[in-house]
Amino acid sequence: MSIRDYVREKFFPHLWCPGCGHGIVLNNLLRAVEDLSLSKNDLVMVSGIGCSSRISGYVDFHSLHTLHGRALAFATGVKVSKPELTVLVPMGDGDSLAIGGNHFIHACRRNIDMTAIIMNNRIYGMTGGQFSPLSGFGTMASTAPYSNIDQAFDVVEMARAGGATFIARTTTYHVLAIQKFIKKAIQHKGFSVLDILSQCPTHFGKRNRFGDAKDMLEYFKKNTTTIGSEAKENNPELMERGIFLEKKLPEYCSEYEKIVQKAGQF
Ligand SMILES: Cc1ncc(C[n+]2csc(CCOP(=O)(O)OP(=O)(O)O)c2C)c(N)n1
Ligand code: SF4
Repeated sequence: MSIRDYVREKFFPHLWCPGCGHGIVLNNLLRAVEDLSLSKNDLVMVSGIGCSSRISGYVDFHSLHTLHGRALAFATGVKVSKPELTVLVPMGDGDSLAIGGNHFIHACRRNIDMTAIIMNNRIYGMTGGQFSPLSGFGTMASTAPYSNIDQAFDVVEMARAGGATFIARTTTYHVLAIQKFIKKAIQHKGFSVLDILSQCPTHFGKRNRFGDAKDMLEYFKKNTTTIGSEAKENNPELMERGIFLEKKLPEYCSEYEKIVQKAGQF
């Protein structure tokens, strides 16, 4: 299989703006899947609504393009009914942590074997730049023209508190890490969360004077560092990248199967 075999070419050109980070996520997700030699027939992508969620249209896997905020709920249904499938759930930061926040923490808690990919551009891209729970204090948004006074969630801490068993963060600047973490997340048996900082030059970039897509990628490079690095000690403001957690816990579908067997004995 070549990488093109995983693409649904009839839906191209894609709808993302020039310089949008979501295409970088798509590119590296396809490379990760190709590297693992996964069969298209064993892959399911479930997404909600948003610029990020459009990614499910561009992959030639089984795909469900569902409701804003509800991707994890649909994905849970798919996985429980067909546990042998690999389930990927790309979501925007609004999709996953605003309207979908409740689904997110409970998916973490259940440790169901799927990969949640948060394409985190810190804004509602599709609907015109409203602030999200990841925009952060002091940012500008169409719904915060005088600056946002809401504090942001830390996705890593949120996922950890919820009970996710694989948690990693990287950015669209660090493309090889995207591939590596997606591969590891797919291979992990449990609920995996990837926080991928992605640029929205059209709304977040413009309103917050970040410059163009290239400047935003430079920002990711300059303002992040690997977990536990010396740079972090010298500059605590830097955001850490890497694998924060990888642990084993009973997986939901396996435990569910045991319950089905037990119930069958009576
Ligand atoms: C129930 C519901 N509420 C609101 C919307 C409108 N809506 C569509 S996408 C979106 C937010 C998209 O932002 P995000 O999830 O961060 O993804 P992005 O577009 O930035 O990739 C909203 C509010 C909707 N489609 N359905
Ligand atoms: S609005 Fe933002 S997130 Fe949406 S396609 Fe354009 S750059 Fe990407």
